[in-house]
Amino acid sequence: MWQIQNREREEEPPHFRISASLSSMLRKIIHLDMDAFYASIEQRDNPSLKGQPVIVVMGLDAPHRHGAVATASYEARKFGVHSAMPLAQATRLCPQGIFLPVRLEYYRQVSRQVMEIFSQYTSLIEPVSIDESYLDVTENPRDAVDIAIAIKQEIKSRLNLTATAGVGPNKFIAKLASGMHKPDGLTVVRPHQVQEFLRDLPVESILGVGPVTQRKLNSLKIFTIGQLAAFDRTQLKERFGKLGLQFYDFANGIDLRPVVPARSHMQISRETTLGNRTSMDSIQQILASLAEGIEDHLKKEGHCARTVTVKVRLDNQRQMTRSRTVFGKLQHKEELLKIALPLLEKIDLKGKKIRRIGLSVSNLISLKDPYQPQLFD
Ligand code: TTP
Ligand code: CA
Repeated sequence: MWQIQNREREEEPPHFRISASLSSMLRKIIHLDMDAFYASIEQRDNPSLKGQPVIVVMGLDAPHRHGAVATASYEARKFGVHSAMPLAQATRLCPQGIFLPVRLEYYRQVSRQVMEIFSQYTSLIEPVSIDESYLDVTENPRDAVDIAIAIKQEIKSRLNLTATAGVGPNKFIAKLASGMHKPDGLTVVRPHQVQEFLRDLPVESILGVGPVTQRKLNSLKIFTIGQLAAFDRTQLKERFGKLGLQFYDFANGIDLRPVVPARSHMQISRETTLGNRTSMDSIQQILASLAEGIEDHLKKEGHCARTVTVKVRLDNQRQMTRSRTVFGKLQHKEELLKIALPLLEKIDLKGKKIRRIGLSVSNLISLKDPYQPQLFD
């Protein structure tokens, strides 16, 4: 039985309501994390290891027992064994442990099988590690919780493994949610539950709040995320810089980071060299023709992009780039230019000449994926 943490309310109190502008940023994000990944695979493949304290070790055969624990089954964790622990210490804590070597290439194969399951539900999959991914299922007409349940079931029936899922309106919330109930958990945080969900969590649960920042926040009498959310934003900026604003947004349940699919390393680019007397007007026209070339290429490949990058090389050979990633999907020249032109304006060109200009798009999404075509009907 999964622990479904779904604190649905009959009636939302007014202070839990999310403003209209904020609700437009809400997405359906699922964070999935496989349980005791390496150890679970070993237990699955060798049923005599089921229920046993399995400890998978990196460098098991290293001289002087210099290996380190990659992961431990939940049975072994009861003895205090955990990832990154020296092998010698793990042996002392759990002498009855079953110590196995890491089989990385095989675990990678299993990881790819897990990804295949995800890809039936969305093309926006961002793998964070070998066993952890974010899925943006906003465009999938099914309810995000149904999708999370279906994925968990499929991982169980097809791969005989378990995963823990968190469902939320953004990456920050989905990740925190998946950490709530492990193993085999499912925690759902609906948009109107965000504030309540975050309120009593310790500030150190926020991504980027390490021990030093935690001490500084504690000295300001900020111990919980609720207290951080209510703190003065300007003061946070003064004390922690840009990071302070990021903490403030997270504490208020706001996270605009898009889910960046693995294929984002692919890019389509066009560039050209400019003449000595090219005016700003003609630079804009050149950018438009580069955008046109990119649009043709995207259409031919059946792709859309989410990131636009403008690159300029100056007469002193210095190169500068400016990028922007959007939630939507870009393909048409006009859409690309709407982003590219303000990016160009951001580059300080005072007293300098542009020698070469380039436009590129990345973070590509295939329109051939099951949930994409209908968007463009
Ligand atoms: P994790 O997801 O951190 O751990 P896990 O899947 O074993 O357990 P949990 O149920 O708590 O999620 O890491 C995934 C895999 O990455 C893990 O099985 C082994 C490997 N790993 C290492 O090799 N070294 C490390 O220090 C960590 C943290 C993980
Ligand atoms: Ca894991």
